[in-house]
Amino acid sequence: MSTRPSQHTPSQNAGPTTPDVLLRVDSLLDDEERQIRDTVRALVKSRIAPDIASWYEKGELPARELAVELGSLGLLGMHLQGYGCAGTSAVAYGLACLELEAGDSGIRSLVSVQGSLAMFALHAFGSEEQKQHWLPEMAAGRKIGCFGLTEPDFGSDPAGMRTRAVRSGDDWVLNGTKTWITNGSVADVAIVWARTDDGIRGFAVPTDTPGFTARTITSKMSLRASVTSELVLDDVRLPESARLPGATSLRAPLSCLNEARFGIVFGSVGAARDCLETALSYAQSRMQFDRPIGGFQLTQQKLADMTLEYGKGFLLAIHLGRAKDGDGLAPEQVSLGKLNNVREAIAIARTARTILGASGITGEYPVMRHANNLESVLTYEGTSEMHTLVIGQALTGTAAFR
Ligand code: TGC
Ligand code: FAD
Repeated sequence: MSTRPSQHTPSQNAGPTTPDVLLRVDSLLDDEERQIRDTVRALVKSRIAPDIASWYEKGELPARELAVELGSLGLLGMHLQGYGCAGTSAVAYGLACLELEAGDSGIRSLVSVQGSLAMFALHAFGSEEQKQHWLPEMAAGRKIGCFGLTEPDFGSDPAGMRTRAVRSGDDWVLNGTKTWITNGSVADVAIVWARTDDGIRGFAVPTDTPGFTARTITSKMSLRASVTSELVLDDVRLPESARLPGATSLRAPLSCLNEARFGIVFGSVGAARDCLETALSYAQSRMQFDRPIGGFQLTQQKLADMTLEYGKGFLLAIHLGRAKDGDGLAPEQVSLGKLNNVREAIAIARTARTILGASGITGEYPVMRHANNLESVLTYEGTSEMHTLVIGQALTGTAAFR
């Protein structure tokens, strides 16, 4: 076997390389996957990177405009089949999430909630009429969806939800409050999970229905370039045709979470990569004691350790993606990826911040923004503690949640 250095096998003497070349990332992907990745990377570079620091600082996001642009590239509900969706592989979807989150977790959130939560719920549990009505418009980004599971008193334990749907003649009447809902104030349709006499059910609620209000949650120190809202349902009257007929228990919303959690397995690796690349570039140009700080052993140890964890996270994401495209993933396997990759991405962001010194706390560099965003990512879609317990349950057979 040849040991000749090639484009994919950097020699120690060949000058600085990049983490992706060192890890031979390209060799893990096929042509189509590399093409999708490069397309999304280019979009992030041209459309997100120039403005994200300012959006973040102002706490705003042009969600409607961006949704149409993301939709035109086929990124909304991209792994779903039919109804205007691109029908890509899970790996391709994951790579898109990775590139979007290298831009900002808030952009990946917009796409996750639209495609993996709201559209997936309609696709998996909706009637044919609901799918025809909502999905093509949502795939194009002309209609935005949100997903209301969490309530003020029930976050990790959604089984306790108080939002109620009660029969009134042929209609349903919904009352309750959902909180921390991504896309809530910009949504055209809210997928709302509510308790009925027969168990938990899902409803596609047009947000112009009388009695529905959405209030934007401000004062966030994390995910500032993302719309987060409280939804209030005050005697919201809906026809039976708004109920998702295939959703008959808590299993339905939890199934949707698997999809969005999978996107985070990849997405968090993107945030980590952006922090690592930023730190590497900074370390090569920042001079102290008459030399680049990248020349000091302590800095090199940080860069090497970050590269290892980034590489392991990428490999885990690809492994889980290939399994999802093969015979499928169990929820606890998604938990392995979400727990590890978000935890390591935060560690990488914090280490990268130390390499940037004082500059690391500014909006001029993306590192502190990613670190702050990842605090939300650690909590939403199941906290790190919940995923630890899911893995613990799988290993021991004993559920330790209650
Ligand atoms: P448990 O009794 O274990 O389960 C109830 C039923 O659901 C089934 N199930 C699942 N099915 C599919 N996928 C999963 N991940 C599932 N987990 C459980 C289970 O088999 C059972 O089915 P059946 O037919 O026997 O009834 O339920 P539990 O009440 O004990 O709770 C288990 C626990 C703690 C794991 C679950 O409640 C949980 O995952 N909690 C975390 C809540 C969470 O992640 N919320 C996320 C809200 S959405 C969000 O954060 C969006 S952020 C998006 C963004 O901006 O990017
Ligand atoms: P809690 O459940 O109150 O947990 C607080 C702490 O207690 C955590 O550390 C938790 O792990 C720990 N804990 C709880 N129970 C246990 C236990 N049994 N054992 C050990 N530790 C435990 N929700 C939606 O439905 N839709 C959305 O679109 C959405 N978007 C979000 C966007 C953002 C920016 C954020 C921050 C959240 C969003 N969420 C959304 C809500 C998110 O899913 C919840 O915040 C999350 O599930 C945790 O719930 P909680 O915040 O109420 O925390």
